[in-house]
Amino acid sequence: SAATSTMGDAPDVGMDAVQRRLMFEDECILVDESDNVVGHESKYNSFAPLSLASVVAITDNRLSHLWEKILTGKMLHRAFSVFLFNTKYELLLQQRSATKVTFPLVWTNTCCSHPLYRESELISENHLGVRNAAQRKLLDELGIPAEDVPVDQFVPLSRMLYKAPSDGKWGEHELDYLLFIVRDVNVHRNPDEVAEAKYVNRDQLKELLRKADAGEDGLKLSPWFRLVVDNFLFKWWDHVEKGTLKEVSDMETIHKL
Ligand code: DMA
Ligand code: MN
Repeated sequence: SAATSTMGDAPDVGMDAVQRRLMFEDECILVDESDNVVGHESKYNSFAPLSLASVVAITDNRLSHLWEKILTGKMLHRAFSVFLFNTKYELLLQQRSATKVTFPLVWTNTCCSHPLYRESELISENHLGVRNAAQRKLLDELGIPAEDVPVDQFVPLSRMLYKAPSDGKWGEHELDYLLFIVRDVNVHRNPDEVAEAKYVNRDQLKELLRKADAGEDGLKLSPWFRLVVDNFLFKWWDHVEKGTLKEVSDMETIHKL
């Protein structure tokens, strides 16, 4: 494994090769609450499993592993959430695979990840770095070819800052760019990342929300998707249909949710 521990389980125990690569090799962009870049860290160090945190704190003092550190905001990192609509104005949702370390089997928006600490994904002009990352991950998670999602077609709508525990062990503390795109695309789901993918119209999404609230069919929604649904989505969906998304884009505000 890429990380070592002298006590208990190795930190990557139970992770498959794909998730290990995402956890240890890729570096997230650390930001402050105003979205200024302040550093970089592996996804693993940015997320911190609680059970391991106490071990790490004792054995090698890498305090950055601590979930408490996440809670105090020291490991805030940049993320993005893509909402892709087809030209019937249906939204593509995915169910995360069972092997995802954070939020397995949870239903969520089209695609999420982190822009990486590399030149092409740090470009701040027109949020090009985040657009490049979104294009990369739509291919990686859903097999959507880059030419189906040209970077200039993403409409960045807003940024939100949120914290959410996953299963008590892992959590998110992110500054999340919300990117919308309206395109008909070819989808070839990557089973390492995505268990299921499907388009929903508004009524179908409302039925999913109802089921999740009622705990029916074991259906769970991701906390960040839920925040976007509750605060923005249906209002923005009107603008998707009218072709007026750019009018509601506000990249000045960072919503603290
Ligand atoms: C993290 O996405 C980003 C958000 C907005 C939750 P993820 O856990 O799917 O990241 P990755 O695809 O890199 O594993
Ligand atoms: Mn993802």
